[in-house]
Amino acid sequence: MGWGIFQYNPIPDQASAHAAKYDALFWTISILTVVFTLFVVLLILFYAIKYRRGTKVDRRNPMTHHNGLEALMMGVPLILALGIFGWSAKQFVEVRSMPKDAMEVFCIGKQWMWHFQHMNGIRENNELHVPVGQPVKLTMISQDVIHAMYLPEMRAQYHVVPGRYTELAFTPTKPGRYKILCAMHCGTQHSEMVGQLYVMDDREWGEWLEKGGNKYKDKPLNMVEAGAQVWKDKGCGNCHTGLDNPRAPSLVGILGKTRTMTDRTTAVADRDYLREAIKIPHNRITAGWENTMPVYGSTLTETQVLELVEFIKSLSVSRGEFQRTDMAGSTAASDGDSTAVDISNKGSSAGNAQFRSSEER
Ligand code: HEC
Ligand SMILES: [Cu+2]
Repeated sequence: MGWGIFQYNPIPDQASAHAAKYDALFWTISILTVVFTLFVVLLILFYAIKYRRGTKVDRRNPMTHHNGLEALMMGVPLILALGIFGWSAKQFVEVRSMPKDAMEVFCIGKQWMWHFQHMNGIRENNELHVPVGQPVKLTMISQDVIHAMYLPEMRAQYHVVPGRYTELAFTPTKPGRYKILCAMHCGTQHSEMVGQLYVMDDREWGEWLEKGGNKYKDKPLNMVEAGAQVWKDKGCGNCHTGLDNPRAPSLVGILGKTRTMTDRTTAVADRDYLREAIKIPHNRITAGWENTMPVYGSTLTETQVLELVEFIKSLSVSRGEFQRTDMAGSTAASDGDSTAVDISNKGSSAGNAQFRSSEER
């Protein structure tokens, strides 16, 4: 696959649904550029030679104006440029629209590695395994500086920035091993921020999943379970219960809801909103509550925030109980204290004691 010592193929494989379309546009623009450049250069050379000093050519009545020629010289490039604009705008919209049925994988960029986190809990460093033919959506964030996820064979690239989630989607069409690169100069070891993308057929993918990604003997906790663990460790349930209460608002079904802040602005509770609400709660205070939520800031890793959000997404209030939708009665929900929540606030004194201690911590 590489080109000798460069280990780099300037014309990478076409291994995603978008690749051939991208290449058609790329080569059209490249060829047009070359054709027009050559045309102008050759004309310059031709006339420079023809009219050089001392040649015997007819220099009477030089032409000063030619409407037809002018219209041609503006019209042809205009039509070509608008055509390319329309064509590339269509591709841009296609590439930036996230497919609804995509398999979501989380990606955290850090100096200098790529960390991937699958929904089922499998973690990977500098390696990403995906099944062939299935749209994949990477939800990405950086832990430090600006990086850029670049998958040349997928013709996919997007910035990975600190403090905000970005997304990148691609549909691999050909099993194989491909490159993961960082396309943003991000420090001294930027060039070593590389990895491998493994696109697997159904059988290989099944085996890989079965073995928990080969690297773990036991099945790892999935995102929701891991989130429940963080929720418990950090004592979120000391304040947040199934229903709004004086200590904190309920987080059941919060994703996608419109929240009103104390300054009467509103915000849609998307992933970015939840991340900010958890890491830097004092930035915006939800109307109806005080600024009493502890600042979790750097005590939570980006992975833990992603896990918490998956856990929050899974919360529901059913039959008056505050439970996980997917695994009611299992460890996370049933072990009494912080996760199973006291909606009636019967134990509010105990709750407050916990609440104080978690704040002092
Ligand atoms: C000391 C009580 C307390 C604890 C502990 C606490 N919160 Fe909060 N939380 C609040 C309060 C009060 C608000 C509303 C005021 C605000 O926006 O900061 C809030 C708001 C939020 C919001 C925004 C909700 C909305 O209505 O828009 C999220 C999300 C959230 N908390 C998540 C968490 C998570 C996750 C944890 C554990 C890591 C946690 N909280 C721990 C008290 C708490
Ligand atoms: Cu980087």
